[in-house]
Amino acid sequence: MARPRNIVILTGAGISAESGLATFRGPGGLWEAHRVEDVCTPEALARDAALVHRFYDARRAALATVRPNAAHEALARLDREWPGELAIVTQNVDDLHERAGARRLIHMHGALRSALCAACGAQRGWDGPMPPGLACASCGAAALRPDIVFFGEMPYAMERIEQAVAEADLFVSIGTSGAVYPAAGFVQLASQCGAATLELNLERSAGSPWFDDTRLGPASVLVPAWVA
Ligand code: BV8
Repeated sequence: MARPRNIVILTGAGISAESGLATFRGPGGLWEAHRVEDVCTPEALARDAALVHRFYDARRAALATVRPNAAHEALARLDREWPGELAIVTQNVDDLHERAGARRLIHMHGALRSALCAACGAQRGWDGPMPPGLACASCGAAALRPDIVFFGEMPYAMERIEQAVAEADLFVSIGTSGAVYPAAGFVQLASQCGAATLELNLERSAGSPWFDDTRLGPASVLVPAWVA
């Protein structure tokens, strides 16, 4: 194919695995004996806010112990050097893409280092623990929560993402099991709109049948080789 102009890259937990952050559906996919789906819902927050806040406090604290790996760094290099359109759409809530230097980045599932006011929708940077019931600096309501898109909640920037996917010449998926929608449906949209599709993953995923090309291996090896 002619050199692509517009690229969309979707990343999932697998791109951060070699940095030491657990994936969701691998062997370490449970947390305090809870499935992620059980602590990542509005109902869980209403039922046991302390548990949900503890879950995200622990993952936010872990960010200080990890660093970007060669895959994050290769994508940041591509972001700096690519002359056409580029969007790195991440399902991840860690900050490793931005710490590697990525700029054209969309956190569709939110971010650990952000707080959201459930009352007024204000977002603000956040580090350290976030006890339930903290007051919002904008509206004063005791309604600060992790700025995380829970199951059953609408991911961020969906119109912008879907437009970028529909206009892409190349759609690349890195380190995701293709288990969670709407992200898992992006490859079908890209393919139907004429993009070439490439999957870089440790193992075949639920989305693999939709990809023109699937390369299996660790992201820290496959991504720099693809970007080169
Ligand atoms: C919504 C929060 C509607 C942050 C997460 C059809 C259409 C639309 C929705 C649905 C649908 N069917 C079902 C749904 C509902 C649901 C859903 O998809 N459920 C699934 C379980 C069936 N989706 C939703 O609820 C979404 N919201 O649809 O809203 C709506 C409409 C209108 C108005 C209001 C609402 C919201 C989904 C977001 C939920 N939040 N996370 C957090 O806690 O982290 S999802 C969670 O899963 C993470 O974000 C994670 O990133 C994401 C996906 O997981 P992966 O990243 O793929 O991680 P996983 O462990 O699964 O896989 C890792 C992969 O890496 C593996 O393949 C492995 O082989 C590979 N790997 C491992 N090591 C390496 C590697 N690869 C390379 N190198 C390595 N070293």
